[in-house]
Amino acid sequence: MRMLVTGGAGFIGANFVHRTLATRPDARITVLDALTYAGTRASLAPVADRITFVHGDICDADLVNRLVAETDLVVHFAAESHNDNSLADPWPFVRTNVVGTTTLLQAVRTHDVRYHHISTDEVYGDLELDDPARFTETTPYNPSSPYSSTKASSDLLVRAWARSFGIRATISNCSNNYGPYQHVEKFIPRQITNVLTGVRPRLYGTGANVRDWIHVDDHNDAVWTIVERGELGQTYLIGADGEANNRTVVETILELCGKDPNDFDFVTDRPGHDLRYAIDSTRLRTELGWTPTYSDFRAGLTATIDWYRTNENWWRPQKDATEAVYAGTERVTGAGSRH
Ligand code: NAD
Ligand code: TDX
Repeated sequence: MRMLVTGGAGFIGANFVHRTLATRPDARITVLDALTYAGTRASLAPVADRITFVHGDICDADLVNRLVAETDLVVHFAAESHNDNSLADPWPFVRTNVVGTTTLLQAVRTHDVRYHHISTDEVYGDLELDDPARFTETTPYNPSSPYSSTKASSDLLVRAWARSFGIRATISNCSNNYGPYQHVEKFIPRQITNVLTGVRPRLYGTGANVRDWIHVDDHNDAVWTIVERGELGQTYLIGADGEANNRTVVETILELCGKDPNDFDFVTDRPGHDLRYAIDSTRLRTELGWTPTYSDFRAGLTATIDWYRTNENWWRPQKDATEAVYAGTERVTGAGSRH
């Protein structure tokens, strides 16, 4: 099968390329990636001779049209993906996530190519900490940040193109991913690389916010399940029952690195910070038979810490610039302590 993977030099896209080549050696993969600050060819170096890499922008209609004409499947990962950046400057988010997705949709419509759209649970807004409810495919959209509202917009565009133009599309909305090749701006790699460089991890607000963690390989296996067995026009939620509050995650990282679990700081909160995400993935499990393989978050985190420990040459070039951005807005408000 010929496939076009957008955003394949980013975190989840690169892992998708590695996973696909490991499990489907016949796949013919073209990666289209603009190599923004979040993308690097280093993430594809181990498979560079097995893929075609195109350095380009998903908003470039001529380029997108040419690449889509030559493929059987598009898996669309490319996005501006970081909430904090979207608060500082929303425009790249509107451009890539909304205009870029529309550019792809027009091309798959023209060439009648199967399309899978990667999205996030953040389109549903947030849940109360003490609410037993979880997001399902019928939860109303209620995004909070510029990032999540542009992702919600892109999902709605896919639904409209499926209904009005009959494009062969599926959508998945996944919870927070962790694993190798994740940019150090994101929570888990930021704290791991802080600890590895002797800097105290930093928790926004009180650290009580809850995220529903899934290993990136489980996400990507679910994407393949939906591509191969999903019903066209449908949405599937992907999650692995991995709810944990941010403080617990930081304490676990410190402990797994052999440090005092109280050795962290609290910093100013993210404006509009979503309290809790939680996915009910019953539909994907019962209708399509997917199950996650990383059932033990602690074990997955241990493997991820090992990866960052042994791949400093991959993350080092990002670290100082990332921390310089955070230093512009972040203020320490307190220190961790024993309870
Ligand atoms: P990432 O920021 O690590 O990677 C994004 C990639 O897209 C980068 O390689 C970047 O260079 C590329 N890109 C950005 N703008 C582009 C453009 N205009 N044209 C071509 N390429 C461009 O993001 P990620 O964490 O790997 O997320 C991938 C997708 O998964 C996104 O759609 C995101 O919304 C979604 N998602 C992420 C998570 C998560 O926890 N990270 C969870 C659910 C869904
Ligand atoms: O230094 C930090 N300290 C901290 O407490 C950072 C970077 C984050 N946080 C908190 C904010 C969140 O509650 O950790 C949690 C996770 O933060 P992020 O890694 O920024 O992820 P989040 O905002 O939850 O969004 C992620 O999951 C959904 C991805 O970045 C999105 O692309 C995806 O759609």
